[in-house]
Amino acid sequence: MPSATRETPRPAAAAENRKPLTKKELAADHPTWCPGCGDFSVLAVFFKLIEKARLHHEKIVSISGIGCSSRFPYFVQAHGVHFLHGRALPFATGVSLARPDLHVFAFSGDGDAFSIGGNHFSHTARRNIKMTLVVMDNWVYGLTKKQTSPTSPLGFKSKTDTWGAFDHPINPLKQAIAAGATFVARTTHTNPGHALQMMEAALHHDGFSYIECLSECVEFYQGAFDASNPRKGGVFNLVPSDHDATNEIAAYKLADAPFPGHFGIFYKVNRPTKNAKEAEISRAMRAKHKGLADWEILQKSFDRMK
Ligand SMILES: Cc1ncc(C[n+]2csc(CCOP(=O)(O)OP(=O)(O)O)c2C)c(N)n1
Ligand code: SF4
Ligand SMILES: [Mg+2]
Repeated sequence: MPSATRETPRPAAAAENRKPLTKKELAADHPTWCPGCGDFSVLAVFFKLIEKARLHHEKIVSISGIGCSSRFPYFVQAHGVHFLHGRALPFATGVSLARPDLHVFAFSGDGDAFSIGGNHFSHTARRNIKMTLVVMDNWVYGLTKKQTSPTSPLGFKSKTDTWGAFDHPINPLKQAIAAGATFVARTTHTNPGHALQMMEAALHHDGFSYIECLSECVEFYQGAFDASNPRKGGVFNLVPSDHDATNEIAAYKLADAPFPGHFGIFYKVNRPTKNAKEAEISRAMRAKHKGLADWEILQKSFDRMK
Protein backbone atom coordinates (compact mmCIF):
# COMPACT_ATOMS: atom_id res chain seq x y z
CA MET A 1 0.00 0.00 0.00
CA PRO A 2 1.59 3.37 -0.94
CA SER A 3 2.30 5.56 2.08
CA ALA A 4 -0.22 8.21 0.93
CA THR A 5 -3.01 5.76 1.70
CA ARG A 6 -1.91 5.20 5.30
CA GLU A 7 -2.82 8.62 6.59
CA THR A 8 -6.33 9.61 7.43
CA PRO A 9 -7.55 12.57 5.38
CA ARG A 10 -7.00 15.52 7.73
CA PRO A 11 -8.95 18.65 8.51
CA ALA A 12 -7.35 21.68 6.85
CA ALA A 13 -5.02 23.72 9.05
CA ALA A 14 -6.60 26.73 10.73
CA ALA A 15 -6.70 29.80 8.51
CA GLU A 16 -3.82 32.04 9.58
CA ASN A 17 -5.84 35.24 9.68
CA ARG A 18 -8.35 33.90 12.21
CA LYS A 19 -7.82 34.44 15.90
CA PRO A 20 -8.11 31.45 18.23
CA LEU A 21 -11.56 31.20 19.81
CA THR A 22 -11.86 32.38 23.38
CA LYS A 23 -13.60 30.49 26.15
CA LYS A 24 -16.45 33.00 25.91
CA GLU A 25 -16.89 32.33 22.20
CA LEU A 26 -16.81 28.58 22.75
CA ALA A 27 -19.27 28.49 25.62
CA ALA A 28 -22.90 27.81 24.71
CA ASP A 29 -25.61 27.04 27.30
CA HIS A 30 -24.66 27.41 30.97
CA PRO A 31 -23.78 23.90 32.22
CA THR A 32 -26.51 22.32 34.30
CA TRP A 33 -24.15 20.09 36.31
CA CYS A 34 -24.23 20.18 40.12
CA PRO A 35 -21.81 22.69 41.69
CA GLY A 36 -18.47 20.94 42.17
CA CYS A 37 -19.08 18.22 39.54
CA GLY A 38 -15.83 17.07 37.89
CA ASP A 39 -17.38 17.50 34.44
CA PHE A 40 -16.95 21.30 34.67
CA SER A 41 -13.21 20.81 34.70
CA VAL A 42 -13.30 18.53 31.62
CA LEU A 43 -15.31 21.16 29.72
CA ALA A 44 -12.82 23.89 30.71
CA VAL A 45 -9.93 21.71 29.50
CA PHE A 46 -11.72 21.08 26.20
CA PHE A 47 -12.16 24.84 25.65
CA LYS A 48 -8.46 25.31 26.35
CA LEU A 49 -7.63 22.58 23.83
CA ILE A 50 -9.72 24.19 21.09
CA GLU A 51 -8.19 27.58 21.80
CA LYS A 52 -4.62 26.21 21.83
CA ALA A 53 -5.10 24.13 18.68
CA ARG A 54 -6.68 27.17 16.93
CA LEU A 55 -9.70 25.17 15.87
CA HIS A 56 -12.91 26.96 14.94
CA HIS A 57 -16.59 26.26 15.55
CA GLU A 58 -17.31 24.85 12.12
CA LYS A 59 -14.43 22.33 12.31
CA ILE A 60 -15.40 20.75 15.62
CA VAL A 61 -18.13 18.27 16.42
CA SER A 62 -18.88 16.89 19.87
CA ILE A 63 -21.11 13.83 20.04
CA SER A 64 -22.47 12.13 23.13
CA GLY A 65 -24.93 9.55 24.39
CA ILE A 66 -27.05 10.05 27.52
CA GLY A 67 -25.96 10.87 31.06
CA CYS A 68 -24.80 13.91 33.03
CA SER A 69 -21.45 13.77 31.21
CA SER A 70 -23.26 13.32 27.90
CA ARG A 71 -24.86 16.75 28.25
CA PHE A 72 -21.45 18.03 27.11
CA PRO A 73 -22.39 19.04 23.50
CA TYR A 74 -25.06 21.45 24.78
CA PHE A 75 -22.35 23.51 26.38
CA VAL A 76 -20.04 23.81 23.35
CA GLN A 77 -20.66 26.39 20.62
CA ALA A 78 -19.92 24.06 17.68
CA HIS A 79 -21.54 21.21 15.79
CA GLY A 80 -22.93 18.85 18.42
CA VAL A 81 -25.19 15.86 18.81
CA HIS A 82 -26.77 14.56 22.02
CA PHE A 83 -27.62 11.13 20.66
CA LEU A 84 -29.14 7.90 21.98
CA HIS A 85 -27.91 6.26 25.18
CA GLY A 86 -24.76 4.25 24.39
CA ARG A 87 -24.83 5.14 20.70
CA ALA A 88 -22.46 8.10 20.50
CA LEU A 89 -19.75 6.02 18.85
CA PRO A 90 -21.67 4.62 15.86
CA PHE A 91 -22.98 8.13 15.17
CA ALA A 92 -19.49 9.60 15.54
CA THR A 93 -18.13 6.88 13.24
CA GLY A 94 -20.47 8.00 10.48
CA VAL A 95 -19.49 11.63 10.94
CA SER A 96 -15.79 10.80 11.00
CA LEU A 97 -15.97 8.71 7.81
CA ALA A 98 -18.19 11.15 5.92
CA ARG A 99 -16.61 14.43 7.02
CA PRO A 100 -12.80 14.25 7.06
CA ASP A 101 -12.77 18.04 7.43
CA LEU A 102 -14.08 17.82 11.01
CA HIS A 103 -12.38 17.03 14.31
CA VAL A 104 -14.66 14.46 15.90
CA PHE A 105 -14.90 14.24 19.70
CA ALA A 106 -17.17 11.86 21.58
CA PHE A 107 -17.97 12.36 25.27
CA SER A 108 -19.43 9.58 27.34
CA GLY A 109 -20.00 8.38 30.89
CA ASP A 110 -18.96 5.02 32.31
CA GLY A 111 -22.52 3.72 32.01
CA ASP A 112 -23.01 5.12 28.53
CA ALA A 113 -19.67 3.79 27.24
CA PHE A 114 -19.37 0.45 29.01
CA SER A 115 -22.91 -0.74 29.83
CA ILE A 116 -25.36 0.00 27.06
CA GLY A 117 -22.61 1.15 24.68
CA GLY A 118 -20.06 -1.54 25.53
CA ASN A 119 -20.24 -3.30 22.18
CA HIS A 120 -19.77 -0.07 20.23
CA PHE A 121 -16.70 0.76 22.30
CA SER A 122 -14.97 -2.47 21.23
CA HIS A 123 -15.89 -2.19 17.56
CA THR A 124 -14.97 1.48 17.20
CA ALA A 125 -11.61 0.73 18.82
CA ARG A 126 -10.80 -2.25 16.59
CA ARG A 127 -11.82 -0.34 13.44
CA ASN A 128 -9.47 2.48 14.42
CA ILE A 129 -11.90 5.22 13.50
CA LYS A 130 -10.27 8.66 13.54
CA MET A 131 -11.80 10.39 16.58
CA THR A 132 -11.20 11.10 20.25
CA LEU A 133 -13.39 9.53 22.91
CA VAL A 134 -13.29 10.97 26.41
CA VAL A 135 -15.05 8.86 29.02
CA MET A 136 -15.85 10.97 32.08
CA ASP A 137 -15.73 8.12 34.56
CA ASN A 138 -17.37 8.77 37.95
CA TRP A 139 -17.89 5.07 38.84
CA VAL A 140 -21.67 5.60 39.06
CA TYR A 141 -24.78 6.42 37.05
CA GLY A 142 -25.13 10.09 37.98
CA LEU A 143 -28.06 11.28 35.88
CA THR A 144 -30.37 8.53 37.11
CA LYS A 145 -29.29 9.13 40.72
CA LYS A 146 -26.91 6.45 41.89
CA GLN A 147 -27.03 3.05 40.28
CA THR A 148 -24.01 0.72 40.10
CA SER A 149 -22.02 1.21 36.89
CA PRO A 150 -19.57 -1.20 35.21
CA THR A 151 -16.67 0.68 36.82
CA SER A 152 -18.14 0.88 40.35
CA PRO A 153 -15.75 -0.86 42.73
CA LEU A 154 -16.71 -3.96 44.72
CA GLY A 155 -18.70 -3.04 47.81
CA PHE A 156 -20.11 0.24 46.40
CA LYS A 157 -23.57 0.76 47.90
CA SER A 158 -26.07 2.11 45.38
CA LYS A 159 -29.78 1.98 44.65
CA THR A 160 -29.24 -1.18 42.59
CA ASP A 161 -26.79 -2.80 45.05
CA THR A 162 -28.00 -1.70 48.46
CA TRP A 163 -25.90 -4.48 49.99
CA GLY A 164 -22.77 -3.37 48.09
CA ALA A 165 -21.73 -4.15 44.51
CA PHE A 166 -20.39 -7.68 44.04
CA ASP A 167 -20.02 -7.88 40.24
CA HIS A 168 -16.40 -7.61 39.15
CA PRO A 169 -15.81 -4.09 37.73
CA ILE A 170 -14.30 -3.62 34.28
CA ASN A 171 -10.95 -1.91 33.77
CA PRO A 172 -11.52 0.59 30.92
CA LEU A 173 -7.84 0.80 30.01
CA LYS A 174 -7.39 -2.96 29.72
CA GLN A 175 -10.65 -3.13 27.78
CA ALA A 176 -9.48 -0.43 25.34
CA ILE A 177 -6.09 -2.05 24.78
CA ALA A 178 -7.57 -5.51 24.28
CA ALA A 179 -10.19 -4.15 21.87
CA GLY A 180 -7.52 -2.66 19.60
CA ALA A 181 -7.53 1.05 20.45
CA THR A 182 -4.36 2.66 19.08
CA PHE A 183 -4.16 5.42 21.74
CA VAL A 184 -5.06 4.81 25.37
CA ALA A 185 -4.50 7.40 28.10
CA ARG A 186 -5.70 8.15 31.61
CA THR A 187 -6.15 11.46 33.35
CA THR A 188 -8.24 13.13 36.03
CA HIS A 189 -10.36 16.27 36.37
CA THR A 190 -8.34 17.30 39.43
CA ASN A 191 -5.23 17.86 37.28
CA PRO A 192 -6.39 20.06 34.36
CA GLY A 193 -2.82 20.63 33.10
CA HIS A 194 -2.36 16.90 32.71
CA ALA A 195 -5.82 16.46 31.18
CA LEU A 196 -4.95 19.10 28.57
CA GLN A 197 -1.70 17.29 27.69
CA MET A 198 -3.61 14.04 27.17
CA MET A 199 -6.25 15.75 25.04
CA GLU A 200 -3.61 17.42 22.88
CA ALA A 201 -1.84 14.12 22.32
CA ALA A 202 -5.17 12.46 21.50
CA LEU A 203 -6.13 15.22 19.07
CA HIS A 204 -2.92 14.70 17.10
CA HIS A 205 -3.16 10.91 17.06
CA ASP A 206 -4.10 9.44 13.70
CA GLY A 207 -6.68 6.90 14.82
CA PHE A 208 -9.08 6.07 17.64
CA SER A 209 -7.82 7.86 20.73
CA TYR A 210 -9.35 6.93 24.05
CA ILE A 211 -9.00 8.98 27.24
CA GLU A 212 -10.22 7.65 30.55
CA CYS A 213 -10.82 10.80 32.63
CA LEU A 214 -11.75 10.44 36.28
CA SER A 215 -14.51 12.97 36.94
CA GLU A 216 -16.01 12.98 40.41
CA CYS A 217 -19.77 12.90 40.97
CA VAL A 218 -19.95 15.01 44.11
CA GLU A 219 -23.64 14.20 44.51
CA PHE A 220 -23.62 10.39 44.40
CA TYR A 221 -19.98 9.29 44.83
CA GLN A 222 -18.17 11.98 46.74
CA GLY A 223 -14.54 11.24 47.51
CA ALA A 224 -14.34 8.34 45.03
CA PHE A 225 -10.99 9.49 43.67
CA ASP A 226 -9.40 11.05 46.76
CA ALA A 227 -6.66 8.42 46.74
CA SER A 228 -5.48 9.86 43.38
CA ASN A 229 -5.58 13.49 44.52
CA PRO A 230 -2.58 14.88 46.43
CA ARG A 231 -4.78 17.72 47.73
CA LYS A 232 -6.88 15.07 49.48
CA GLY A 233 -3.90 13.11 50.79
CA GLY A 234 -3.68 10.82 47.75
CA VAL A 235 -0.93 10.19 45.18
CA PHE A 236 -0.83 11.17 41.52
CA ASN A 237 1.66 8.86 39.84
CA LEU A 238 2.64 9.47 36.23
CA VAL A 239 3.23 6.58 33.84
CA PRO A 240 6.91 5.67 34.49
CA SER A 241 9.26 7.46 32.09
CA ASP A 242 10.78 4.16 30.93
CA HIS A 243 7.38 2.69 29.97
CA ASP A 244 7.32 1.60 26.31
CA ALA A 245 3.90 2.83 25.10
CA THR A 246 4.19 0.74 21.92
CA ASN A 247 4.37 -2.48 23.96
CA GLU A 248 0.85 -3.84 24.30
CA ILE A 249 1.67 -6.30 27.07
CA ALA A 250 3.56 -3.66 29.08
CA ALA A 251 0.59 -1.29 28.68
CA TYR A 252 -1.81 -3.99 29.82
CA LYS A 253 0.32 -4.75 32.88
CA LEU A 254 0.56 -1.07 33.79
CA ALA A 255 -3.21 -0.72 33.41
CA ASP A 256 -3.65 -3.59 35.87
CA ALA A 257 -2.18 -1.60 38.79
CA PRO A 258 -4.70 -1.16 41.62
CA PHE A 259 -6.24 2.27 42.18
CA PRO A 260 -4.91 4.99 42.08
CA GLY A 261 -2.59 3.45 39.46
CA HIS A 262 -0.86 5.68 36.90
CA PHE A 263 -1.74 8.66 34.74
CA GLY A 264 -0.48 9.35 31.22
CA ILE A 265 -0.25 7.56 27.89
CA PHE A 266 -0.36 3.80 28.36
CA TYR A 267 -0.48 2.74 24.73
CA LYS A 268 0.12 4.45 21.39
CA VAL A 269 0.76 2.75 18.07
CA ASN A 270 0.19 3.58 14.43
CA ARG A 271 -2.15 1.42 12.41
CA PRO A 272 -4.03 2.54 9.28
CA THR A 273 -7.45 3.92 10.13
CA LYS A 274 -10.69 2.73 8.60
CA ASN A 275 -11.02 6.29 7.29
CA ALA A 276 -7.78 5.92 5.30
CA LYS A 277 -8.71 2.48 4.01
CA GLU A 278 -12.15 3.61 2.86
CA ALA A 279 -10.70 6.75 1.26
CA GLU A 280 -8.30 4.51 -0.67
CA ILE A 281 -11.16 2.35 -1.97
CA SER A 282 -13.02 5.50 -3.05
CA ARG A 283 -9.94 6.81 -4.83
CA ALA A 284 -9.40 3.49 -6.60
CA MET A 285 -13.04 3.30 -7.71
CA ARG A 286 -12.98 6.86 -9.06
CA ALA A 287 -9.74 6.16 -10.93
CA LYS A 288 -11.23 2.98 -12.42
CA HIS A 289 -14.40 4.75 -13.53
CA LYS A 290 -12.84 8.01 -14.65
CA GLY A 291 -15.40 10.59 -15.74
CA LEU A 292 -18.38 8.92 -14.07
CA ALA A 293 -20.35 10.73 -11.37
CA ASP A 294 -20.42 9.20 -7.88
CA TRP A 295 -24.01 8.03 -8.33
CA GLU A 296 -23.09 6.28 -11.59
CA ILE A 297 -20.25 4.41 -9.87
CA LEU A 298 -22.69 3.39 -7.14
CA GLN A 299 -25.22 2.28 -9.74
CA LYS A 300 -22.58 0.06 -11.34
CA SER A 301 -21.99 -1.61 -7.94
CA PHE A 302 -25.73 -2.22 -7.55
CA ASP A 303 -25.91 -3.63 -11.09
CA ARG A 304 -23.08 -6.07 -10.29
CA MET A 305 -25.03 -7.38 -7.26
CA LYS A 306 -28.06 -8.33 -9.37
C1 LIG B 1 -32.21 3.15 26.45
C2 LIG B 1 -32.04 3.83 27.77
N1 LIG B 1 -31.84 3.08 28.87
C3 LIG B 1 -31.67 3.66 30.07
C4 LIG B 1 -31.73 5.03 30.18
C5 LIG B 1 -31.58 5.68 31.54
N2 LIG B 1 -30.26 6.26 31.72
C6 LIG B 1 -30.02 7.54 31.40
S1 LIG B 1 -28.45 8.01 31.72
C7 LIG B 1 -28.08 6.47 32.32
C8 LIG B 1 -26.71 6.14 32.88
C9 LIG B 1 -25.81 7.30 32.94
O1 LIG B 1 -24.61 6.96 33.56
P1 LIG B 1 -23.23 7.40 32.97
O2 LIG B 1 -23.11 7.05 31.53
O3 LIG B 1 -22.17 6.84 33.86
O4 LIG B 1 -23.29 8.98 33.00
P2 LIG B 1 -23.21 9.99 34.23
O5 LIG B 1 -24.61 10.46 34.43
O6 LIG B 1 -22.67 9.27 35.41
O7 LIG B 1 -22.30 11.06 33.76
C10 LIG B 1 -29.18 5.62 32.26
C11 LIG B 1 -29.18 4.22 32.71
C12 LIG B 1 -31.93 5.78 28.99
N3 LIG B 1 -31.93 7.12 29.00
N4 LIG B 1 -32.06 5.16 27.82
S1 SF4 C 1 -25.29 14.05 39.59
FE1 SF4 C 1 -23.08 13.79 39.77
S2 SF4 C 1 -22.35 13.53 37.64
FE2 SF4 C 1 -24.40 14.44 37.58
S3 SF4 C 1 -24.06 16.65 37.50
FE3 SF4 C 1 -24.36 16.09 39.64
S4 SF4 C 1 -22.29 15.75 40.44
FE4 SF4 C 1 -22.15 15.71 38.20
MG1 LIG D 1 -21.14 7.77 35.36
